[in-house]
Amino acid sequence: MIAEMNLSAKAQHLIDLEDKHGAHNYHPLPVVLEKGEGVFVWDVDGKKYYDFLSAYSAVNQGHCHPKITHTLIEQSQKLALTSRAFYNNVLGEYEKFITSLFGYDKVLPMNTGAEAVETALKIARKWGYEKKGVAENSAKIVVCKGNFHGRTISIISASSDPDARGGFGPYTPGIVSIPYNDTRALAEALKDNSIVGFLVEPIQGEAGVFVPDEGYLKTASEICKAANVLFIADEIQTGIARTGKMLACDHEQVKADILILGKALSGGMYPVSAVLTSDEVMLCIKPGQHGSTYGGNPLGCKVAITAMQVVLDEKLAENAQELGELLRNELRQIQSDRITTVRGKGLLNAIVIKEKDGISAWEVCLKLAENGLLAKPTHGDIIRFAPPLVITKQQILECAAIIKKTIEAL
Ligand code: IF1
Repeated sequence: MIAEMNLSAKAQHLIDLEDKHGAHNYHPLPVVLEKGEGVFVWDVDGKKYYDFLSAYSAVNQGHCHPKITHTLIEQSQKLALTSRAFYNNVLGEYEKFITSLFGYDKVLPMNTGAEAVETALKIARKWGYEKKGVAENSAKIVVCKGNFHGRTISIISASSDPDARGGFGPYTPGIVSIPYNDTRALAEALKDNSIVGFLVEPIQGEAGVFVPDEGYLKTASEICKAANVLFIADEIQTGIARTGKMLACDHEQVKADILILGKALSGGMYPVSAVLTSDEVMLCIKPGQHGSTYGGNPLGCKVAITAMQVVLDEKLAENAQELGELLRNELRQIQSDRITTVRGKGLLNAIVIKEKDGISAWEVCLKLAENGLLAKPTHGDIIRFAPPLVITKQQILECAAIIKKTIEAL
C-alpha cells in the first residue's frame, strides 16, 4: 500500500474545514488548490500541477484565461443581472452569436448542465404534445444505460447508477432505458409512438469515456428522424472542442434536433448552459412556461461570447484532435500490465487500471499528484485524462512521461 500523501498543516486545516462544515457528497483527492493558469494549478503550499481533469471539461480554454477574465471583470462592473423581466443589451447579441455558431434557430439560456438537460426534456415533452400529437401526460423519453446527465430528481430517474439514484425515489415516470451503443435496441424502443425524444451523450463521460462504435450517432439520429422522435445530444462534456471537433456529433456529421451545452461554454468562469433547437420545437414554449432568474444574464452572456471566441481563435478543436492522438499513442507505449485499456477521442481520454497488491486507480492518482499531475479516478479502475485544450505538444509529452514514470514505478 502507498501511504496517504504528506499534507502540510495548512492543507490539512482547509480539508478539515470542508469536512466539518460541508456536506459529504464528494471524496476529493487530498490536494488543496488556490491558483490556476492555463494548464497548471498550484496548491496552497505552492506545488505546481498539470490539471488533467479541467474541472470535468469546463476549463477547456485553460484556467483563468486572460481574455475571459477581462470580460468577466468589465461586464461585472457594468451590469451583471437584470432577470428576464426586462430586456438587456447583451442577451440578443449572445443569442445571435451562439445560434449562428452552432447552426440553430433559437437558444434557451440556463446556468448549469442539469438545468439545461431538464429544459431539453421539458421542450421535448411540450413538442410531443403540441406537434407530434402524443396523448396528454403520456410522453416518454428514451435514455441510455450508464448515462450521466446531472443530479436533479428527473435526471437521476433516468440514471442506472445505484449511487446516483438510490434512496432518492419516487422517480419521474416516462423514461425508457436502453443499452448504449445499440441501434437495434433504439429502433425497437421507438416503435412506441408516445416516445418524444432520445437523450444521449455522444461519448459517455461518467461511464469512463466510453466511445461508441463509429456510425452509432449517425444511425441513431436517422432512426429518430424516421420515428418522428427528437434526437437530443447532451454535449455538456463532449462539446466545445473537447473531442477534436467543436461538437462530438460533428465527427459523424450529425445535427441534433436539440443540442445541450454547458461547462466550457463559459470557460469555467461562470455557470452558463444552453439549449439550442429549431423554431418549430423551441416555439412550443410560451411566456411563463419556463425560465430562470440567472439564465441569460448579461455577465454570463458576455463571458460565453468571449469563451467561444477563444475556442475559435486558438483553434482548440484542432489542437485537441492532434494532441489527443499523440497522448493516446504515448500512453499505449507504456510497458506495464497495469494499463489494460487506453481509449478516448480528442483530449477526452481514459485508461483502465488493473488493481494489484492493493494499488488501484486511487493510489495511482495519489502518485500522479505527487509527481505533479492531477487526475481523478472513477468507478474504481478508470482514470480520466482530459487536460485543458490549450496544452502544447511539449507539455503533452512531458505529461505522458510523468504518467509513464508513475505507472512503471508501481
Ligand atoms: C459532479 C461525471 C463528468 C455531464 C453531462 C450533464 C452534466 C454533466 C454529460 C451536468 C456533469 C459532471 C458533474 C460532476 C461530475 C461530472 C462528471 F463524472 F459525473 F460524469 F464530467 F464526467 N451532462 N458532469 O457530464 O452538468 O449540472 O454539473 O453543470 O461533480 O457531479 P452540471
